[in-house]
Amino acid sequence: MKVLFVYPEFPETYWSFRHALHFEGKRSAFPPLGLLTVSAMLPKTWERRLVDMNVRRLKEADIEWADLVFTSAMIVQKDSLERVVELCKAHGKRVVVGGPYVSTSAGELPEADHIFVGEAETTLPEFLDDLEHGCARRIYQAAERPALNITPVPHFHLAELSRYSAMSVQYSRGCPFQCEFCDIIEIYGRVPRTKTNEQLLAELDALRALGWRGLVFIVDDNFIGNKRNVKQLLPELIEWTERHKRPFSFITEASVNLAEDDALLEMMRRANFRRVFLGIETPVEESLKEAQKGQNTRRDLLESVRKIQSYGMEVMAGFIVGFDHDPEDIFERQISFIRESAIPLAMVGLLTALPDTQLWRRLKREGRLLKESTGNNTEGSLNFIPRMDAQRLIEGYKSILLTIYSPAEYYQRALNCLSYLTQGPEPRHNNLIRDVMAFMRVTFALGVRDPARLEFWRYMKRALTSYRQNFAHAVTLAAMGYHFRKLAEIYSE
Ligand code: B12
Ligand code: SF4
Repeated sequence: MKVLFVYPEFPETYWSFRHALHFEGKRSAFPPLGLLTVSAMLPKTWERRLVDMNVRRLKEADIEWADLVFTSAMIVQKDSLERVVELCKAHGKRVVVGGPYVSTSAGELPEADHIFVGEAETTLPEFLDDLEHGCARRIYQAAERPALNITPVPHFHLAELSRYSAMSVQYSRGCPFQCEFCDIIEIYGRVPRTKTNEQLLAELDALRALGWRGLVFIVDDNFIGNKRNVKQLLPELIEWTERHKRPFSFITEASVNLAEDDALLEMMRRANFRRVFLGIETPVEESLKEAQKGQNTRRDLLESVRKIQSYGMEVMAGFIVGFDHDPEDIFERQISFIRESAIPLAMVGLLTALPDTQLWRRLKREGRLLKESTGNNTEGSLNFIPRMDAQRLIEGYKSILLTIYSPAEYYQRALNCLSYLTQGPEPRHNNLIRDVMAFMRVTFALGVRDPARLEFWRYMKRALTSYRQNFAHAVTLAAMGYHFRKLAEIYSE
């Protein structure tokens, strides 16, 4: 059997990092971990190919080659997914789809032959058995959320590693909290399930054996969702990291209560965690309560960010406007929080009702839903009727983006952030030529062609004089800021 894995294209969004990736000579930020994991669950003897359409074109010859096509998507990839399914069907191929989009909107893909709703660890073996006996069903719905100790090491070797800026591994799924807008808890549940320490280290071994060095994203919904297990993992991860001379810098997502646990923070620092993405959402307590985000109301958010930064980890964070309780001055309050917290990469979005979330259900009851979400909460469009005047909300939202990503604001935030990064430089593993090329591309784009070049050079001078040891990181931040600014400009047109 020949299986073609196809990962549909992402549109240009904040998370695509498209305007920053080309400086590095990369095509995409992360490989499609869902498909790499599914591949490892298929019979060893099957032949496999991966086409991640974010790094290379899907050719007719790829489709012709295959007996079976497996594809996966998030909502934002919906249009591309539909085209892939159509194209493969036109070539007479049997198409299997799964992943978060179809798990939340299963009824919407009439063309696909087999649809996997939920995680595939238990349903895929059933499908393989049915396929062998000629009775494969159309829908496979996981009866319960599987334990992760049966998840195999993903087939990282299928991905063209050099085309990505980071690799991903997953340690846990699910989150114990109950934020109203969140679809994670609907898809992956509120009881965080983890892999064993051996499994995670085996995945890191596999990446290391493939020659990967540099950034590894632990793509957990909330890395500290199961604190007890994570505290048992970290000592082994530290030992692994030290034994292998720090081949990876880690980045992950965590809830803000990370800030209250110094022991955990210290272990993360020692394991070489360099960036943590937090769901801060809003500094407005009433809005946090409305969002059922109690874990953020119980502590001073600014202090929490400072605490995490004091362990040398850059804080990235998500912010949302559009809650019913947002006051008139919400836009200014978000801007000053982002400024004071020195979070360079602030992902600000409009509140979005994702399918099958508590928010979706409430807005439906209240007759306020307008349409299905595109999945991209940063493009400045609403899929529900907000309490605040919609036009004012969208204008205010755009004003946040244009302010926080204006060159002067952004570079200042990046410098403030660098002042907290006390971990010393991230180990550099790229080859020198690639580093130099990346640096030249950044300086040409931002220091020569960009109208904000004066701010750029001022920033570079300060970075070089005050934060020399983290200079490479300063250059990365400049490139990322450029991506965010470009998108802010596009979205604000
Ligand atoms: C890493 C990640 C990203 C990475 C992208 C990684 C990549 N290239 O794939 C980045 C940071 C870029 C990203 C961005 C976004 N993301 Co994202 N992301 C994740 C995250 C945290 C992990 C994904 C992952 O690797 N999972 C690990 C694999 C093993 O899990 P899995 O994909 O679910 O696969 C399992 C099953 O679903 C199934 N399966 C999956 N595919 C297939 C296919 C077949 C054929 C079969 C049989 C089975 C199957 O089998 C696997 C094993 O059980 C998930 C949350 C999560 N827990 O998955 C959110 C998540 C997928 N992202 C989401 C969203 C909304 C976004 C954004 C739109 C955010 C935004 N606000 O702009 C952007 C859009 C991307 C873009 N470029 O524009 C939503 C998707 C919601 C939905 N219903 O579609 C999720 C679920 C979380 C969330 N609520 O934010 N994301
Ligand atoms: S903390 Fe994050 S992952 Fe957990 S429920 Fe809230 S939004 Fe979802």
